[in-house]
Order: sequence, then C-alpha cells, then structure tokens
Amino acid sequence: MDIGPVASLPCLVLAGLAFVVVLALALGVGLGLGLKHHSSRTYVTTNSSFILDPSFQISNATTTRYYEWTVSEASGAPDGYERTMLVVNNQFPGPLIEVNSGDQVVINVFNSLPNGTTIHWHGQWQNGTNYMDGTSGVTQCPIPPGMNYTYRFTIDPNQYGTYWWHAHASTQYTDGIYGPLVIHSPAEPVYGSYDREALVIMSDWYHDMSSGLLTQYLSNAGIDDQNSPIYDNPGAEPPPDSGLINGQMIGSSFDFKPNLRYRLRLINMATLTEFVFSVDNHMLEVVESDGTSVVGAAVHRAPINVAQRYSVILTTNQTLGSYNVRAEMQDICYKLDNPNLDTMVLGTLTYGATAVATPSTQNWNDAYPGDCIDLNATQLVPVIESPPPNSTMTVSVSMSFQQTFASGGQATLGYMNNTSWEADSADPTLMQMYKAGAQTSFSQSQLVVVNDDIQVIDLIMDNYDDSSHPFHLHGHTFWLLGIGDGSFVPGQSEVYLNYNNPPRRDTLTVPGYGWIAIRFIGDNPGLWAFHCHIGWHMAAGLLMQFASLPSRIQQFSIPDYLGQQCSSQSGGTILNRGISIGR
Ligand SMILES: *[C@@H]1O[C@H](CO)[C@@H](O)[C@H](O)[C@H]1NC(C)=O
Ligand SMILES: *[C@@H]1O[C@H](CO)[C@@H](O)[C@H](O)[C@H]1NC(C)=O
Ligand SMILES: *[C@@H]1O[C@H](CO)[C@@H](O)[C@H](O)[C@H]1NC(C)=O
Ligand SMILES: *[C@@H]1O[C@H](CO)[C@@H](O)[C@H](O)[C@H]1NC(C)=O
Ligand SMILES: *[C@@H]1O[C@H](CO)[C@@H](O)[C@H](O)[C@H]1NC(C)=O
Ligand SMILES: *[C@@H]1O[C@H](CO)[C@@H](O)[C@H](O)[C@H]1NC(C)=O
Ligand SMILES: *[C@@H]1O[C@H](CO)[C@@H](O)[C@H](O)[C@H]1NC(C)=O
Ligand SMILES: *[C@@H]1O[C@H](CO)[C@@H](O)[C@H](O)[C@H]1NC(C)=O
Ligand SMILES: *[C@@H]1O[C@H](CO)[C@@H](O)[C@H](O)[C@H]1NC(C)=O
Ligand SMILES: *[C@@H]1O[C@H](CO)[C@@H](O)[C@H](O)[C@H]1NC(C)=O
Ligand SMILES: [Cu+2]
Repeated sequence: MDIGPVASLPCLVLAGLAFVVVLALALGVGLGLGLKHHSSRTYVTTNSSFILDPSFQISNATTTRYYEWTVSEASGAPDGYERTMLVVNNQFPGPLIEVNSGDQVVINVFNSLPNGTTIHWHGQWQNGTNYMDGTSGVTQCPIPPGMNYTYRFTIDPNQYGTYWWHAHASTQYTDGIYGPLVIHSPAEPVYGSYDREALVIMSDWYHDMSSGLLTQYLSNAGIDDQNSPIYDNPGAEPPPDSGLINGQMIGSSFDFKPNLRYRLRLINMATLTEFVFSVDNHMLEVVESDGTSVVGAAVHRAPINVAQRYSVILTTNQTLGSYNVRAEMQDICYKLDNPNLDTMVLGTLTYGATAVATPSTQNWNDAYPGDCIDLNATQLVPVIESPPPNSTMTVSVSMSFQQTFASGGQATLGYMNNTSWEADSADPTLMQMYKAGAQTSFSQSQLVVVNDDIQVIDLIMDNYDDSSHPFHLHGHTFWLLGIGDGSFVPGQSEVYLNYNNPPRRDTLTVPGYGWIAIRFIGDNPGLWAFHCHIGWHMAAGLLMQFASLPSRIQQFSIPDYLGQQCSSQSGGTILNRGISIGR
C-alpha cells in the first residue's frame, strides 16, 4: 500500500507558524482553527522498518534525552481509506523513545490540535513525579490548544523492557496519538541473549473520528436508528474497520537475516481489540511481560490484550523465504461485529530470500480457544523472584455497566462500584490533594482510595459484565495473585491465590463475570488511575484512583505551568465525559 507523498510545508508557513506559536504562548491563547487549516494539507509518514538500531549504546551510564513533539491533525490512510488523524510530528505510529534505565527524558509537547490533550507514559513508575504521568483530570489538565507542556522525568533505574506512550484525554489515542517506548538495561535478564530486536505494534483502526463514535456509543441506549447498528445494541462498542501492524493494514514487512535470534517487542496499542500474534512455522519464546522478564514459555501464538506488551524470541532457522506474520483480531470479544472487518491482519517476515508479497505459508493448525483471556500465569513466571510482601490493606470493588439518565439523556455508563468517572479537566484530583492534603474531599464522580501511610494493598475486583476487560494500574508493577470465574468470596476464594513468585505486570485481563486479585505497594506518592484500557470504557467511566501518601504529595515541586494550564480551562472548555472541547 502506498502511504502517499509527504507534503512539506513551505518555509513561509513554517516561519509564520513559529511566529504564531510564540505569540500564542506569550498571550496564552489557543490558535486551534488556524493550525487546523494548515495541517489538513499534511500527510502522515510511516517508517518502513521497525528494526531497532543495533548501534544503540546499551549502558549503565545515564544521560538526558530531549524530544520536541507537536501533536496535530494530519491526513493519512493506514488501511487505504483516507481520513483525518491525530499524530505526533506527523508520524504514525508516533516517534520511538529509546533509552537506558536511569536516563532522564525531556519531552516538550506542543499542542497544535483544536482540543486539549495530554501524553501518558504507559507503565512508567514516575516515583516522585506523579505530575508527569499525563492523565487528564487525574494528574494534569489537558494542554490547551496552542500551548506546550514539558514532560520531564527520570526512567526508574530499576525499570526496563517494553512500554509505550499515548494520549490520555478522552478517546484521543484512538485517532493515532501513540508510539513505542523502549528501556534498555544491562541488568535485564534477557540482555545479551538475542542478536537483533524489532517492534511489532498492533492496533485497531476506525474510519471515523473517535469523538463522534464516542458520542454515539455513550448515548446508545436501545434507541432504534436504522443508520447505525450500534444504536440497536445498548452498550455495544463501535467495532473497528480494520487492524494494523506497525501502522499498516497491508504490507508491513520484517526483513530479517538468517540464523539469528530476534527479540520481537509486541505492543497492543488498540482501543478495543485483543490480538493473537503468530508467525507461521516459528515458535515464540516469551521472555517479557509488561517489563518483567519471564522464564521463556514456548508458544505457537501469543494473545495480547489492549495496552499489554510481550517480548518473544524468534529464531530465523527455518527454510529461507517469506512467512506470514499474523495479528488475528479477536472479534469474538466484541459485543458487536463489523461484517466488513478482515480480522486476519497480515505482515511478511523474510530472511535469506527476496520477499514475496503474499507468502503461501500456513497458520498453525492447532485450534485456538478464542476465550479473550491472557496467557496463563504458568507461562509468565518471573526470572527474578520477588516474593510479594504480606498485605496490610484490602480494597474490594466491582465494575459494571448500567443504563442511566444521569447526563440529561439515556446513556450506558461504566461504573466502579457506584461511581462512573468523569474527568474534571479544570481541577485534576492531584491538584486537589496538592492543595488540601489528607483533608481532600473528592466529588461524586471520583472514586479515590487514599493511603496516608505506606500500605501493601490487595485490590480485588469483581467484573459484573459478560465481557472481559484489560485493566491498567498507573505508576506500579503489581503482583498478579489470582484470576477466577464468578465473584471473589472472602474466606473461600483465597485458596486460588498464588504467592509463590506470581506474575508481575501493569495490565491484566479481567474475565467476563470473573474476578482478579492483585497486590501492590502504595509507596509511590501521587494519584494513580486504575482503569479499563478499552478507550470507550474509560470514557464511559471505568476508572478509579489510588491516592498514596498525601503529605508527600504536598511536598511535590509541581511546575507552575500545570496550574496555569488548569486555570486557562475554566470558561473556555466544555466538558463531556472526559472530552475537552476546544474554544
Ligand atoms: C522512524 O524513523 C525515524 C527516522 O529514520 C527514526 O528516527 C525513528 O526512530 C523511527 N521510529 C521508529 C518507531 O522506528
Ligand atoms: C519510591 O521512592 C521511595 C523513596 O522516595 C522509595 O521508598 C520507594 O520504594 C520507591 N518505590 C518504588 C516502587 O520504586
Ligand atoms: C514551551 O516551549 C518553549 C520553547 O521550546 C519552552 O521554552 C518552554 O519552556 C515550554 N513551556 C512549557 C510549559 O513546557
Ligand atoms: C552495569 O550493569 C551490569 C549488570 O548489572 C554490571 O554487571 C556491570 O558491572 C555494570 N557496569 C558498570 C560500568 O557499572
Ligand atoms: C530453531 O530454533 C528453535 C528455537 O531455538 C529450536 O527450538 C528449533 O529446534 C530450531 N529448529 C531448527 C530446524 O534448527
Ligand atoms: C494454567 O495452566 C495450569 C497448568 O497447565 C492449569 O492447571 C490451569 O488450569 C491453567 N489455568 C487456566 C486458567 O487455564
Ligand atoms: C506473612 O503472612 C504469613 C501467612 O499469614 C505468615 O506466616 C508470615 O509470618 C507473615 N510474614 C510477615 C513478615 O509478617
Ligand atoms: C465497593 O463496594 C463494596 C460493597 O459495598 C464495599 O465493600 C467496598 O469497600 C467498596 N469499595 C470502594 C473502593 O469504595
Ligand atoms: C450501589 O448503590 C445501590 C443503591 O444505593 C446499593 O444498593 C448497592 O449496594 C451499591 N453497590 C455498591 C457496590 O456499592
Ligand atoms: C475536538 O472535540 C470535538 C468535540 O468532542 C470533536 O467534535 C472534534 O472532532 C475534536 N477534534 C479533534 C481534531 O479531535
Ligand atoms: Cu473495558
């Protein structure tokens, strides 16, 4: 597929843009409309190779890495259908952040969109820098149109592996604001055991802007509208129109060399879709789950849910030639099918031969269960044992969807216990606690669990919905103690919990009508979201928060611009379930 020409902006426009930007910063005003006009002529660019640069210096020596990013609209056709996308630096998928553990990163994000935005660094612990977590309504206000926010934080010296970044305001990342983040370290157990590494980014793709789809999804309460199938199915998420590997529906290619061990860093950047990844004729050895090195289970296929990451080792030791790379969209997990969706997303892996466009290799012939759940805990045993400390606090919560008239019309909303989250984009919960400390009383749309002292927290969640949901905890890597069917029954279900080197990760799938039990240490000061990573569900309210160590939060040195960007929201911005609408 041809991605199309790269339109370069004439110098005059660039100079004019720079002037307008400076002016806008000085005056603190938005300039959404002007930029929208210019950017509609820009076409996105897609990298042809996602093989990481083998000359990257992996080292214990740390450095500061600077990035200048502009978030804007651009035209693109990842699956052949041209639409307006939202992108960083006109790239799709967005720019790679590649660092060593302990590096400092400084990312100056300029918002050239007509709406507010934020960027979240998925999986980063952000110990001491919660205000750099980039979660709209929780740790910051959306960066207003025409303004910039500098994300400055240190990659934890004990953190390594495969991560990603994405917009964390309403459903914006669905439209294209996402990219990979790779942390190297000589201390990573798998370091030195492979020859090359490549990124495999899987995502689902829609032909319409997510803002419109979200409005349709939220207002959907069984109203019959012939024009839209989702209106006939209350709570049914908009199904995607296509699936992408490294930003392309067709033609993504991996040009490898024979007889090498490749580390494939699988990242699911989708909004709704669980993928099952495989390469014909090649076993995959799972060596990482969400940054934790694991004892390599050999699998034919790896299921990967929204926001999860796995590294798998693939050895190029079969007959020289081209093989199908498969990212199978698990539409069985959707509430509503899209009959036009081709769920088999294909790429090509070639070594020692000239690439053929459509290899004739066959899929593994063993049946795949299609049960919308994660790899089994027995396949995710951490290499470095870290026994969970005994818990000191238990938090129980349920998640559900309910029909409501709350927003002035019929709606299907998501609930954590009885709270459907709504982002307060002008007064994020972090700022509330920064000002009031332990005295903070949050509004009804915020479910916040506070720990004043360091606690070892057991979080037990029952899922009262028939579908499975990928939940992510910000700022922590948790121990996954157990997953089961039905409700967790205190006094009985504990026998199913595993304390013996359980998996550690940051995103897990809660089965339909099932439960999960995770444990984490509440020693990281800040407001940390725990939410479903299906974009539609978070926007519908499936988000709660943990507030750790209020007295430490009050000692943060939060940059002044965070507060300033919050006060510039009031009056100018209308809020609608996490959507920040531009002026
Ligand atoms: C895309 O290409 C640019 C320029 O070659 C490079 O700097 C960047 O790291 C690449 N991004 C990814 C994700 O490979
Ligand atoms: C966060 O930093 C504090 C010290 O400021 C330390 O006690 C704690 O263990 C750290 N937590 C993590 C998860 O690194
Ligand atoms: C915005 O960008 C300018 C120019 O790079 C920089 O000097 C300034 O510190 C940035 N401001 C914020 C709030 O990030
Ligand atoms: C870097 O880290 C590795 C693994 O922890 C260690 O073996 C090595 O000695 C360290 N090198 C330096 C220069 O500190
Ligand atoms: C190819 O490599 C895999 C993984 O190391 C190994 O299990 C398999 O036996 C090798 N196959 C051949 C044909 O060498
Ligand atoms: C996980 O694997 C173990 C060992 O093979 C098995 O006993 C258990 O039933 C599996 N769990 C699930 C949920 O499939
Ligand atoms: C943790 O709990 C176990 C089982 O309840 C108990 O045997 C053990 O002594 C506890 N460990 C600590 C350090 O309190
Ligand atoms: C959720 O509701 C249950 C049942 O009422 C209650 O026990 C639990 O404490 C609540 N959880 C939170 C986080 O408020
Ligand atoms: C939710 O609210 C209803 C009505 O007040 C109550 O019956 C129910 O127990 C609450 N559920 C939870 C989990 O708190
Ligand atoms: C900005 O937000 C409005 C309201 O949600 C939406 O209609 C519009 O599509 C958004 N624009 C972009 C570029 O996201
Ligand atoms: Cu969900």
